[in-house]
Amino acid sequence: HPAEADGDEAEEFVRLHHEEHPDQPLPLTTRLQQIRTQINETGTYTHTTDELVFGARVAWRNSSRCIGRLYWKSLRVLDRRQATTAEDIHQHLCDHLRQATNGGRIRPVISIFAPDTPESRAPRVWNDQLIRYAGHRQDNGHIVGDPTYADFTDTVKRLGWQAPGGPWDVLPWVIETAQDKPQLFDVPPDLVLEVHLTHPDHPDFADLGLRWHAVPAISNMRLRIGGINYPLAPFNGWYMGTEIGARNLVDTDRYNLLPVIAEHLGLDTSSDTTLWRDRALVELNVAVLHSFSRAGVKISDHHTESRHFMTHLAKEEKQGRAVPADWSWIVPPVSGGITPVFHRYYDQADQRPNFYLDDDAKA
Ligand code: HEM
Ligand code: NRG
Repeated sequence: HPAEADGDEAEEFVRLHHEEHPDQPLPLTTRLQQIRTQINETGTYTHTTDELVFGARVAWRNSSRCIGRLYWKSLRVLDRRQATTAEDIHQHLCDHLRQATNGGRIRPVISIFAPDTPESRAPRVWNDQLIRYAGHRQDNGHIVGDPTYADFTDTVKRLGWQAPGGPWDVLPWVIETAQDKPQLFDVPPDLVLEVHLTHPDHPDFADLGLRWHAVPAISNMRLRIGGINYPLAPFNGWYMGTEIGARNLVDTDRYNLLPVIAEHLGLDTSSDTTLWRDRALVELNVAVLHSFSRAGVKISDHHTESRHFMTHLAKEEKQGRAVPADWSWIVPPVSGGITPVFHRYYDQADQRPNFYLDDDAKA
């Protein structure tokens, strides 16, 4: 993607900003003139704090794969555009986790670092989330930990990471800046809140030794506001239980735990027809929601989150705004048909500002 700002997209964004927030210090035409001059002279322009905050919130509002958008206006935006060294960035990422975790009362937060410009390449973090568990390859081909991260784990080991080698090792951050080679930083353990899984009706469930981290914080999506790209803009909300209980711990290329749980529950696994996978899946999801609430860590279930999304649709429609949504991501991976989000179709527009994965190769 280009380092030059797109002037048409800048104009479209500033118009939207003024439409939704008419009480601005500068008249629209003045701000548009400023931006055009800045782009002509430097190839880019600088967002005001107000534009940055609005842009990030609208990027969330436009994230068609996200069911959690009802609270888009409450996103806490940390302006970190001044941070340049890997040490500075590390400190700000730590601060992000602290503010986001908030002792379990999780707050939606985004930290926005410097954008790409013709002058300088923006900093990046190689991790796809701020907190993820390593996947260690064994000699026998088996992977201890999260298999999705086996390649990334190899990479950070080559960069010098001393890995403990267990199934729940939090991966270090790889921070890359224009001035420096990629640098490794351990995530301070006191900033990583985790929940050990227990089951309300099966006291022995805890013996399985399962856990998950409290905060999902995506760090590999590029934030694009008004024609400017912010490659490092990690954001988080809280978990919907199914992300952990129906995917991370369950997918056959992730922790693949259904056979283990079924055996623990004493289910008849001799045939698909006994629905042992489905029964194990429901009990695991019960355990996730139960354990997080008991630990005082914010999480929501897929029924509540689906209902909130329907409220969001209605509120946005009342404002005259379309809500782009991707059915295959919005519908939860368990009990789809008994949630209201299943029973309709959605607009599929790419509205900006938004978040992009760079493999998508969009603008
Ligand atoms: C995706 C829930 C906050 C942006 C998702 C997904 C869920 C979800 C369930 C689908 C994930 C998957 O299937 O892997 C929530 C909840 C939140 C929340 C419960 C609580 C507040 C946020 C925030 C942002 C955001 C604060 C950005 C500021 C996104 C984006 C995706 C997404 C961009 C798509 C990710 C991708 O393409 O891999 N969200 N979300 N969400 N969410 Fe949210
Ligand atoms: N499924 C991923 C996280 C994706 C985004 N989900 C959120 N986002 N809840 C996982 O780690 O399981 N958020 O910003 O809250």
